[in-house]
Amino acid sequence: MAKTKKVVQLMPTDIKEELLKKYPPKVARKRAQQIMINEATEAEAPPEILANVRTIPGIITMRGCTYAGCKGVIMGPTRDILNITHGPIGCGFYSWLTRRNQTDAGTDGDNYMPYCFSTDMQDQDIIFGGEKKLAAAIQEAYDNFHPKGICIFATCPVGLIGDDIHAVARKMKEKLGDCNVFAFSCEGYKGVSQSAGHHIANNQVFTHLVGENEEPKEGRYKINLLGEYNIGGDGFEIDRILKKCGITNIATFSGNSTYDQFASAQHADLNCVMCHRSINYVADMLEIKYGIPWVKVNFIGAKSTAKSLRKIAEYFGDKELIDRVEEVIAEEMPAVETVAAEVRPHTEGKTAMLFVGGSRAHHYQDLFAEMGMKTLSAGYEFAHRDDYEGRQVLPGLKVDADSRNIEEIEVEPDEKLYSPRKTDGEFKVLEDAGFEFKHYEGMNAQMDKGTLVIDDLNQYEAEKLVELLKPDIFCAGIKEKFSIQKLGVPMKQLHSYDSGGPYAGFKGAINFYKEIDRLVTSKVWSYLKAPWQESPELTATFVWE
Ligand code: CFM
Repeated sequence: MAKTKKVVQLMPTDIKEELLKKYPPKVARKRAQQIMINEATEAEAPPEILANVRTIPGIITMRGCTYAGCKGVIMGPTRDILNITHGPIGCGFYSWLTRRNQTDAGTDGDNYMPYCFSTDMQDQDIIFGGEKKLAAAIQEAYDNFHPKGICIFATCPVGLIGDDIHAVARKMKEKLGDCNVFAFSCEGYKGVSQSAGHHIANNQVFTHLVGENEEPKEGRYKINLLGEYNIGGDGFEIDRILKKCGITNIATFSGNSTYDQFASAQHADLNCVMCHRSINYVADMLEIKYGIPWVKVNFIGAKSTAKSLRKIAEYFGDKELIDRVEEVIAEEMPAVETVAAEVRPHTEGKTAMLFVGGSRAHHYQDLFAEMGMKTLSAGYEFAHRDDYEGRQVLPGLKVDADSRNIEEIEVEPDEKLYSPRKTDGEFKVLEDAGFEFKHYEGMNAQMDKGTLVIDDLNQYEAEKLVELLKPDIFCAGIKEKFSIQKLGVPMKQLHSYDSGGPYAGFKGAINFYKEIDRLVTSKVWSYLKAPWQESPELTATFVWE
């Protein structure tokens, strides 16, 4: 690799300029609004970042599609709902168990996650319509498995030819009688990224599933965990901790979840939101319809885990729970601190870059900080401005044609089931003491002044950034992994965790410290030399020449 300057020698403005230099003027102007030099910590009116807009054609984005956000992200981790992809086989195949969302298969045998169900659309279905094939697929799936629920996911061609998947779902639900069939208009092109798919999934799951099970649920402190997907077993670790504290997790949306969890979510007394981007719509709808308030939590990082547990305990305000949470933290932290002390001499002062979908680029900065590592640059693939700048920007967000494409559903307080979980007075006492409901301050506020916040980073900019700033570790996904390693920098996948995890909670923090220690102290990638780096004048001819 060519000799590169260290961060200290380059001003953030120089880096931004370098990133933009290669682009034609119009592209550079747009990208300039998505590359922000962070001033959130000091400036009175922090600069705005452009987010949730279309990627410029020709740029190799890290993003995924709307179908991926709906089927893969939100609905994929539920083991006893049978998911049928209505489309060509590739869409079903590539969303089949690639996300490492784990499940506890349970004892009832209802676990469809190892299967890939698709209508396998062919040319003739595109020409003559695929509705009959879809109805037959639903029937076949039902006959074989008798699931409680079947979900149908539209792929791009379905929207283009106009198959009415909702009508098919309604008809089949009626015909089958004991199976909840519903569909998602989550064609890949529907939004600018997978973020649109989250919204579509939130709407449908809320409309067709939440609230179905009216049987009360046992538990003194009942919560839902929203936006936790059990990647690499994160959800198992969080559940272990919650259980140890005596907190009942009614439903996780949607890691290691079941049909019944969604159906019973209205019984919780507090919603804890992990991934704000993917699930804030459900949090708001649960509040409006049932009166369940929500708070932002983060179980990535041992200190953040402790803070989140204390927040939950403070909300319930019961001394027994507050004491128990302190006991659990005191029990769990020594092991975490031992490993942190072991790795710190190797990790202290090292640098990281994080470019992940919509919340991990923020959450994982806590883990790095616990190891004494600095985040030089971070960004989301598809998050919105509120995930960067905080929810206070929400009222001023521009609604463009792409966002208008996604249905906003009207939710009203349920006549029978709406009940505020606390009195106005009780809420006020909490708020006066600094307790924040419905609050997310976003990523920028936590990042140092002068760091680079970049939305929808692309292949070219990723390589350029690494070349210029030479971080000790770069975190992103599989598409970036090998190109970064070829630049001599260790790369950690924060979507799938490579083959590691869990990284959430206390045990997860220990795993992460060890893994990052191993990666940043290894020199192996810096020894790699591509042939053109050693002999840049290498030439070749065609064999027939
Ligand atoms: Fe939320 Fe996620 Fe993320 Fe996300 Fe995702 Fe994911 Fe992600 Mo990959 S729901 S926004 S759509 S935390 S699959 S579990 S890792 S991009 S940062």
